[in-house]
Amino acid sequence: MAITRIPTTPFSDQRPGTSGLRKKVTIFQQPHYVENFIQAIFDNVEGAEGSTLVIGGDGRFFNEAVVQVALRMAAANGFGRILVGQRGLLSTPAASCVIRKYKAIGGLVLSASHNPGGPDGDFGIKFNMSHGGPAPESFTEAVFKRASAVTEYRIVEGTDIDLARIGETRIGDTIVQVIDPVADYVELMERLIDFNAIGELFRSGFRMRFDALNAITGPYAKAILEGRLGAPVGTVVNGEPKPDFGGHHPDPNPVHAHELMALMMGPDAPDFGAASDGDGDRNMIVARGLFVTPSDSLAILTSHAHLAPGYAQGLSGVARSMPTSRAADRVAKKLGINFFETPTGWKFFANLLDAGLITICGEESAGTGSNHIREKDGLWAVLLWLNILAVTRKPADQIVREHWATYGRDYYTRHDYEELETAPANELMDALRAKLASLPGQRFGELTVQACDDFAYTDPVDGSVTMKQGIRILFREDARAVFRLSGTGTSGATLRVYLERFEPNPVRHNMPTAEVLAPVIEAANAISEIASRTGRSEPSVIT
Ligand code: VG1
Ligand code: CO
Repeated sequence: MAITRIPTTPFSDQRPGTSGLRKKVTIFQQPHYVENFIQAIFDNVEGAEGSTLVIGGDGRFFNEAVVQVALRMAAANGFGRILVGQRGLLSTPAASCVIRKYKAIGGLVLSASHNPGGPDGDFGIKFNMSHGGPAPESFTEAVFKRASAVTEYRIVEGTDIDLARIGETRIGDTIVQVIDPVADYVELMERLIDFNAIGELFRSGFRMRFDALNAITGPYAKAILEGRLGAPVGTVVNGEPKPDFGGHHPDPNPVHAHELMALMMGPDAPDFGAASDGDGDRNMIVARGLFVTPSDSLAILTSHAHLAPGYAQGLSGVARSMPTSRAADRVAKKLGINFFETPTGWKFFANLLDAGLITICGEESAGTGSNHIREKDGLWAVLLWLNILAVTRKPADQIVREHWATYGRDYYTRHDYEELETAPANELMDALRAKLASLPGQRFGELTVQACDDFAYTDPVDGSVTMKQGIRILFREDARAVFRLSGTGTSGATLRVYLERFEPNPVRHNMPTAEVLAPVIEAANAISEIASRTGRSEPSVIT
């Protein structure tokens, strides 16, 4: 096998963020850009020689071209076997599942997740470790360092591999195995979720809509919901993955999945609505007439998971990212199980899952998952919900209302200020940090600051410390505001402001969220001086 060593010059901007390297497609299209980054990853994989590697992506524009390059570079870097999804496709959870099942050394996951696709959209590359989860910061920092100094990459020149046909072929000594991207995932779900109970539910006339937003979950959702569980054909809408997601923003929230929201809030709403994102790891849950916040969903899944076969023995613990509401904390306390608060991004859950300290985890950004893989898993969350609905035979909105009645309600919203200029956004965060010491005791409108800090996390398993993970401001009135800058955006800076308020009294559980949170929003804006520092009077997106 002829390995070609191509001389290259490094790029200075290849530092992975919250979830891998994400940039505009046009940045990735620069000569050697993809190759440099992949070489930097491979240079950090210990024991690559002869091992198994998984490659797949969410099918967005540029996916297949990068898969072809990655295959020939993996062969040149000595991997023994490469498992690649048919047509280069693998949802993020399916990639995690396949890495674990076939004991791969890791995987290249090509995705920019919820970011828009197409030639003018975004692309991304992420490396997942042998446990199936995103690489920890120690690894991604080493990749960045390597990418900043790389002088050559290795590749086997040749023609493209036929990715349409399932089966084995070779690049030199390396076996390339094109696999069904759906089958292993379906088999895993079948072991965790009571397919019979859900099948029975659909036979009883239960109806749902799953909006795949023209992204990767379409084939998975069709195979499971319509193929295995007997949901009527047409249950899955926008089920064809498209390279540009049909021009849509594949982010499952009430703003971007507005068609689903309109249906679920209208007179013809089916019993249940759900959606997933570009790479299939996020989930949106909508009851008839009621959007379920991801934070509430995590808490509800935690309290009901034992109804599914995969969790019948109970949970060891639950973790949530810091900006996620505190609803899950109360469930953990009641169940007497472990509870952890981690920085944003799935990579922080992996150690806790590996150590058996938690079984379930989630984020306010519509990510929920469990110890079955090491990524968040959109369809899994939907199936677990269906399992709960099938066993309890209660409408989804009733489950939510009963949850609030038992635990209290966390009113929650997130304000995103997108495409800010980087300098003022950083200055805003610096100014907040500088203020922290003086805030406690100060009053902003109706609210008084009780405590505040810049969140730092010490991993309980390996002791690693991650600093500056977001400013938390806790108010005496049991409200909270959190500020952080996004690590997945691709142009300028995105400021996320997370706002919540706890309401224990059931009499006040049916208020409009915006009304309940108005004083928190006012206080948060005053403290952070958003309008004067960014020139924006309104957020770009409210979810
Ligand atoms: C966002 C979310 C975070 C999530 C990450 C990756 O990160 O806030 O919760 O883990 O996206 O999700 P950030 O740094 O932009 O806030 V996915 O579905 O885009 O891989
Ligand atoms: Co995603």
